[in-house]
Amino acid sequence: MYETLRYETKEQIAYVTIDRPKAMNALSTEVLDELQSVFQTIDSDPEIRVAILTGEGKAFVAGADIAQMVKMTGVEGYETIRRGSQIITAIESMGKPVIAAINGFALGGGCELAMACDIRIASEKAQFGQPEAGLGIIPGFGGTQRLPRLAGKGMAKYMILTGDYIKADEALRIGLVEKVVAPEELIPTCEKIAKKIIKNAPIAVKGAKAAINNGIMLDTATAVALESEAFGVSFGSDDRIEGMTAFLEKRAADFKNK
Ligand code: CO8
Repeated sequence: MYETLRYETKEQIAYVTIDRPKAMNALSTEVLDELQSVFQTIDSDPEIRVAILTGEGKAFVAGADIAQMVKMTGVEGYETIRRGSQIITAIESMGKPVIAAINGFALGGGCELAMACDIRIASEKAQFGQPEAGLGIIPGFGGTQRLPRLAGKGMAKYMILTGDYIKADEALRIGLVEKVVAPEELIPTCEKIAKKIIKNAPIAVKGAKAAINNGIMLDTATAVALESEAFGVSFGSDDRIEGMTAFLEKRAADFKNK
């Protein structure tokens, strides 16, 4: 069904693998279209609670497709960046968590795609970088915005202005990833995290993700007011009664997403 991706589902987890290893999984316009389509499917499928996004071979994603970009006019590049940014932002703001399983190179648009995911787990083999300035462009899939929010302004400038690649342990130190694991532990670690999320109430997971995403750049008072609204939605749910009752009855909660 997809040309550039593999997609499967198992036990409420969706697995998306970008599968263009000969081009280091570069984000061609076809890959972007298929990412849009697969994440729309995931968002609207009530059976799926969490997605795991990874890459085939030695790259997670080595950036936008340079062979395609070199042929674009300025206007085509502008349209492609607008569309790609919308697709990546839609992944960030969808109602279910996305875990990036970063198996290898996450460069340029690949690092930007990982940063739009909710949780980033890196293999010891992963490397991260924003090498766009060496190609005569600046990051365009959110790198100048999401990298300073995750790793701080100084580190973002260091990475973007020098184009230096950093290894997984350094990415962990600067807050660009949440965990570093051996390559064979990458998917099992992401699955363990996914299963913990799946045990929690879907409405609470969705509301907390939205409150964090929407509030992070607001002033504290406005952001906390936004949190109160999201809290109110979760408190009005049947699942809140179930979660609290299950605790008091010393049993596992059976959430219905109601
Ligand atoms: N685009 C297209 N092809 C790529 C890309 C890419 N980003 N990365 C690798 N490839 C291709 C290579 O050209 C090569 O093809 P071939 O076998 O036909 O020669 C094949 O993948 C294997 O690559 P290498 O031989 O280079 O493999 P190495 O193991 O030696 O190196 C690297 C791996 C380090 C990942 C290296 O390939 C590399 O540096 N890649 C480019 C990284 C880069 O600069 N990325 C940033 C791209 S710009 C960007 O992402 C901006 C986002 C905004 C998009 C704007 C849209 C308009």
